[in-house]
Amino acid sequence: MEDKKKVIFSGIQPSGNLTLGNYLGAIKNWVKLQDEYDCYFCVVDLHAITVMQKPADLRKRTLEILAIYIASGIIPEKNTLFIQSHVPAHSECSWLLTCNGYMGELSRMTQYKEKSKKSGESIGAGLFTYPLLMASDILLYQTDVVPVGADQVQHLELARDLAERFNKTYSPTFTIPEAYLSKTGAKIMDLQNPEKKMSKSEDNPNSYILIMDEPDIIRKKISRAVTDSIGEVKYSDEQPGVKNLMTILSNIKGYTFEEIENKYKGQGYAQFKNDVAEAIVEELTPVQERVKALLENKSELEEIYKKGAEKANYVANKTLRKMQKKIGFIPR
Ligand code: ATP
Ligand code: LTN
Repeated sequence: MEDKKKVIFSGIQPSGNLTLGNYLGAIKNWVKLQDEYDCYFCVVDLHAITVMQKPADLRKRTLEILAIYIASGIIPEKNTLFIQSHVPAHSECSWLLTCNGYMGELSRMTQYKEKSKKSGESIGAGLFTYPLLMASDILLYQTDVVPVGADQVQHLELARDLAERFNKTYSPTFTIPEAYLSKTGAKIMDLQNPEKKMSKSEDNPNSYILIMDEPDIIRKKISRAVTDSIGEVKYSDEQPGVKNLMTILSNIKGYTFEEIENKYKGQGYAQFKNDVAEAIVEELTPVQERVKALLENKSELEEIYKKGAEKANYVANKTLRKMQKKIGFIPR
């Protein structure tokens, strides 16, 4: 008998336009994983509303992210692509886990602590319970592996704790998921402040490249990217700006850092920056064209997310029913 493939779940929030960081750090890695795993890739709109979203923007971005997944090489027939709010089990499971979670463990979450510092008393309750919704996403599909960035590891640990607690309190129900921190997946830094990660929620547009940025905008942003006065293309912690541009070039073109250093020896930054910009343009242009085509013909997208939701609903409901039964709810 053929071995059952391990399950992967991951998602991106439609809380801003996707950046080159999301593309190189997350989506491009998913593309590589799709043959080996049974993958669920979700647009987590329920997560996005932990912060106020303009309804029209939320609608537009949710579809655009789905189109970006597909345009980047995630094959709809091979994976389950869906929109989180189309699977009500996520919200229902989240309540059941809320009643199994502790205030203490949620208050220790770094992301919550940081965000609550800024908002004080009026911080949304959803930002506090957010990790329980994320745990639901993961546990409903009996997920084995969760590809995430380092910032999400704490949330994943919590999902594991909740799964173990539920399994112990009732009886084995959930697979215990593991984080998958890609070794090759790049962490892309902010172009204006390369000590910080490139983020879609940054205010200054020169800080990030968007997946959908026009070629000339990409060129302009790279030419304005902060470097240093050393003037040598070198992979060094003392030159975080140059290091970041080298990471981008290496990730797209597959060059080693040594190859890049040798290529630009004694040349300053102009040609190097120019080549980085062209590499990004070359990488993103075909993705952008496919995204635009997909968004022009919404019926194809609609078919994909409806089919995805059908499969996701089936799998998620199976786990949810088990939870409800074990908790003591009357079966419907
Ligand atoms: P925000 O910056 O608005 O908090 P984000 O850009 O980090 O959000 P998420 O939806 O939280 O986006 O993350 C989606 C995925 O993209 C995660 O797996 C995350 O690790 C990855 N990711 C986001 N930014 C980067 C980056 N600069 N470099 C590498 N990976 C990134
Ligand atoms: N919290 C994640 C997004 C996210 C997610 C998930 C990632 C929501 N649910 C489940 C992996 C698995 C973030 O902010 N990057």
